[in-house]
Amino acid sequence: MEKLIITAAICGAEVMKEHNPAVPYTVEECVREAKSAYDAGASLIHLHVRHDDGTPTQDRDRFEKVIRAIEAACPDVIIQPSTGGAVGMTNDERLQPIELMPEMATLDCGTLNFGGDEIFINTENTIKYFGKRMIELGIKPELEVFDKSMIDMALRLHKKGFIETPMHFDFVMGVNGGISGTLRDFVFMRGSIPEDATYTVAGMGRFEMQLAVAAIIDGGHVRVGFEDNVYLSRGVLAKSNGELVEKVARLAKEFGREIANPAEAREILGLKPR
Ligand code: KMH
Ligand code: ZN
Repeated sequence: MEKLIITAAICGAEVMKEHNPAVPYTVEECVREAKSAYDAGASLIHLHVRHDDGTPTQDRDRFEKVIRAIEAACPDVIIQPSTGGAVGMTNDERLQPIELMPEMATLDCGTLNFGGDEIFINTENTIKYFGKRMIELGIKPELEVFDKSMIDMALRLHKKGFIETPMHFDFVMGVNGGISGTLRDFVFMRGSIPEDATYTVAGMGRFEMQLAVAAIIDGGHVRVGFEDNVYLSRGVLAKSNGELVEKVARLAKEFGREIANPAEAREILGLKPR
């Protein structure tokens, strides 16, 4: 079986220090959290950035500062900026970090109710616009799919030339408004992607570790981190993103799955050398 890529989604745009005091806002805190994850076996960092007061931003300069600082602390790690940003941002605001020419970036494949009264908007034209820019810049998209319909959208837009193969999906499961985090739905999602595609799974909250185990056994890849879940186990806050990565690495070991280093992750994902 392929080695396991562990992604750490260290920050997100919604989770705050009120949820877990270790949620990073400043550049230094982002580096601390990325390094804890990297040291525990993460080869990929999914990155949102904040102002020092915790407000989410897609500002190019803020991304540049955080990315360069993480690169200095975590040699060779793959950094994947978010182009989802936070609900309510414009397309061009969201796209700013791809000007920094990262190897990867997220590409959200549909609109959904997002945790109650908010709507995370990704119309077909938005997805086409983001997909085309990423092809032009040679950036591999991680296709964020919050429901099965978003896989279908990605496949349609591949046929129209907006997304290249082999595709790499992130099944984001358990968001209030998206597909549930049950095993039944996981099997449905992973059975709906092309043979040559790769996937990682990001389970929200209590689904995080259950779905991690499912992907470890299935030959998929795993995303954990404060963006999706702040607990190490029921009622116990994780002290760092590294603790969550460490738990996945431990589980993988139990099931005989080796962990990919960044070079191996690049190979598996077919990333273009920069
Ligand atoms: N913060 C969510 C509204 C992504 O990173 O591409 C969108 C999100 C997806 O987190
Ligand atoms: Zn994100």
